[in-house]
Amino acid sequence: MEKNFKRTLVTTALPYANGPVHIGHLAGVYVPADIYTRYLRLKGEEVLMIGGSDEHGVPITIKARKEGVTPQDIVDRYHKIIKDSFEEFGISFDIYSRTSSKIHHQMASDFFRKLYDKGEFVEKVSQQYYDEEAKQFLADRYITGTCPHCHNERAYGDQCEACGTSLNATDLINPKSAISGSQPVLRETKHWYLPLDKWEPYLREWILEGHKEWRPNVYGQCKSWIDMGLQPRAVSRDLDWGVPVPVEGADGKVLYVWFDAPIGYISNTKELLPDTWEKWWKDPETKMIHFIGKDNIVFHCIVFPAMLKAEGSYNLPENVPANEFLNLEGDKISTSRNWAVWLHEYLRDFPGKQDILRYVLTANAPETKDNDFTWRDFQARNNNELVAILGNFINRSVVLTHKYFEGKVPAAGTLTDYDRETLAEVAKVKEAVESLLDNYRFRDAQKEAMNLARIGNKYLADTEPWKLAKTDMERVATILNIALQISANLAIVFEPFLPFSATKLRQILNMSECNWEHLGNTDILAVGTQLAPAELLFEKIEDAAIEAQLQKLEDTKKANQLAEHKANPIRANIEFDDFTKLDIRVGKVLECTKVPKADKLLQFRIDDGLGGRTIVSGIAKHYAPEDLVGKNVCFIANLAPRKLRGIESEGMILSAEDADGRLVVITPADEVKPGSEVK
Ligand code: B3M
Ligand code: ZN
Repeated sequence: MEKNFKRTLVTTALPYANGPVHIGHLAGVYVPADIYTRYLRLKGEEVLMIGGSDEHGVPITIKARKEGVTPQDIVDRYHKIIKDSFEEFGISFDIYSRTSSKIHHQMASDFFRKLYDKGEFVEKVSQQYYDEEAKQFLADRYITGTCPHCHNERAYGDQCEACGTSLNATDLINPKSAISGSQPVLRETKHWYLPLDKWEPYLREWILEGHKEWRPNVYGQCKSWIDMGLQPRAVSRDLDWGVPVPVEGADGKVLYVWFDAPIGYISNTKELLPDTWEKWWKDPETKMIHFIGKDNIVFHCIVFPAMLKAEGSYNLPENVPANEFLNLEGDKISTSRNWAVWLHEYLRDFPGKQDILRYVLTANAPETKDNDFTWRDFQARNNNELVAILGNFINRSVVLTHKYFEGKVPAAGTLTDYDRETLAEVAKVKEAVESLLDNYRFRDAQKEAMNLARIGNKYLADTEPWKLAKTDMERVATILNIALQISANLAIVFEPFLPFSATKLRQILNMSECNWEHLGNTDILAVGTQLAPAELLFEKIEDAAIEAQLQKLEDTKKANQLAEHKANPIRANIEFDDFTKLDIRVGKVLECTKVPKADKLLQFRIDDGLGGRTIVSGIAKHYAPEDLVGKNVCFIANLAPRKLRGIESEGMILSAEDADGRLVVITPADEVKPGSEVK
C-alpha cells in the first residue's frame, strides 16, 4: 500500500571532496535525483533536494600530506570544483553545502552526544597500529606491507590491490607506516561502537518485511548483510581531521567519517531552513528518499537507519533507489587510473551540451545492472535520437509555422480520425511517465518521453503539411496546431530530463508556464501565440569529436600500462653492429654465496667454458644462494671488470624484472654447454 505523504526529502550521496566528479557520479546519483526532484516540483509538490561535499575521512588527509597542504585546503579546492560542476549540469540542489561547516560539526557532535548519553554505544578497547615517530595511530590505509596471500609488497592495511583481498592491518607482513616509513607498533586504543546487532530484529522487519518494493539489488544486499548477522561498528577513529568525539578524555579521536557524513544531510537541511528543518526529518508525513551508488547501500539502509532509530526522533528512508556502476568503454571507472570522463573536461570539450550527457547517462542508467558508457553510443544517441527525432520534430513544427502563419499558432479546424488517434496516444504519455518516475525507473521514463517526440515526428511525416500548403491551408493549420501542442507537451515532459533544452523550447514556444498537470492537453498553446524564431535544440556530433575522446582514453590507457608495469619506454634504436658488440654467454653456476654486509649482492663462481670467472650480482633479495647452484645463467662476458665491495666482478648476470620489481634470472630453455654464445 502506498502511504500518503505530504512532502518529499531527496538526499544525494555526499561526494568526497578529494577529487573532481565524473560521469559515474552523475549517472549513479545526481541525474536521477535531479529528474525526480524536478518532476515533483513540476507537479507542485513540496520537495527539497539536499546535497553537499563529504569533507572528512582518511583519503583527504593522505592527499593533503602528499601535497604538503592542509586537509582544509584540499576540501576547499574540490568542494568548489564539484559544486560548480553540479551547477553547470543543472543539478538543482536546494542546498549544496559541506561537512567541514560549523553547523555540521555541531549537529554531528550533538547527535553523537545524544546517543552517548542514552547509552546507545558500547566502548571497546582494541589493539591498533601506532606510529611512534609520527606519534599517531594509523588508519588501515596508512599502513603498507606485504600481502600474506600474494606477497605483493605494496599492499594496504585494508586491502591488497594486487590480489583484491580485503585485509586487516595486522595481517600484513612487514607493516610500515605510510607517514614516517617506520615499523608501527600495536597499542591499545578505546573506541565507541554502534551495536548493530541490537537493531537487527528491527531492521529485518522494517526492510525485509516492510520494504519488499525496494530495488532487488538494494533489497538483496540488505538481506545478505542481515542474514550474515550484524556486528557492532566502530563510529570513532584516531585521527586529527573530522568532528572531535565530544566525550571527556577522547582527545585525538574524531567521529568516523561514515558516522558524520549522513548526518550532513540533516545539517544541510538545517542550514537551509534553520526554523523549519525538523518537519523535513521528523514529521511522519515527510517521505525521505536516499539517492546513492551501490557501494553505499549498507550505510544508508543499515547503519544510518540504526543511528536514526537509536536517536529516536527521526524518520527512516522510504526508499533507497541505489544504482549499480557505470563503466567507461568496458572498464571500471577509476580515479587513480584517470579512467573517467570528468565533468569539467566534458564541458570544455562539449560546451553547452550538458543535456546530451544527461540524456545518454539516463538512457544507459545502471539501474538494474552495471552499464557501459561508450563515446560511440553517445554520438549515436545524440545524432539518431536527440537530433533526428526530438530536435527534428520541433524544428519542423516551428519552421513551418513561421513559413505559413507568420510564426503564430494557427487554429485547428475539424480533426480527422488520424488526428484523434494521435492525440489519444499523446494523452497516454503522462500516466506512463508518471508511473515510471514514481517507481524510480528513470531510464524507461525518459524512453516514454522520447516516444512522444516519435509520435510527433511520425505525425508530421504521415500528414506532410508542406505538400498541402497550396491546396488546403485549413488542414495545414490543424496539423501545425497539433504539432505545436505536441511540442509544448515535450517542453513539459522533458523538463526533468533535459532542463536546458526544455527551457530553450519553452522560449521558442513562448510558454510562460510549465505545469506537469497540463501534460496530455491539446490546448497548451493558445491560438495566435507568437513563436520566437526557430533555433536548433541539438546539433550533430561529428566523428572527429568522438575520435578525439577515444584517442584521449587510448593515451590514458598507454600511460597506465607504462605506470603499472613500471616499464620504461622502449629506448632509441641501435644498429646491428652495436648489438654484436655485446658478448652474451651461457654459464653454469658452480658456487654462489652472500656477500658479507651487502644485503643485495650475491657472489658467483661461473663455469664459462674458459676456466671460470667471478661475477657479483644484485639479486640477493630474490634468491637463496643455494637455489642457484647448478643453474645455467646468461651473462655479459665482455663487460669491463669492476670492483663491487672489493670483489672484482667479471661480467653481469642477466635477469628479468617484473612489475613488482622482482628479479628472475634468465636461463636457456634447454641444457647447453657452458660458454655457448647467446645471439
Ligand atoms: N562520501 C562515499 C562515496 O562517495 C561517501 C558518501 C557519503 S553519503 C553520506 O562513495
Ligand atoms: Zn595480495
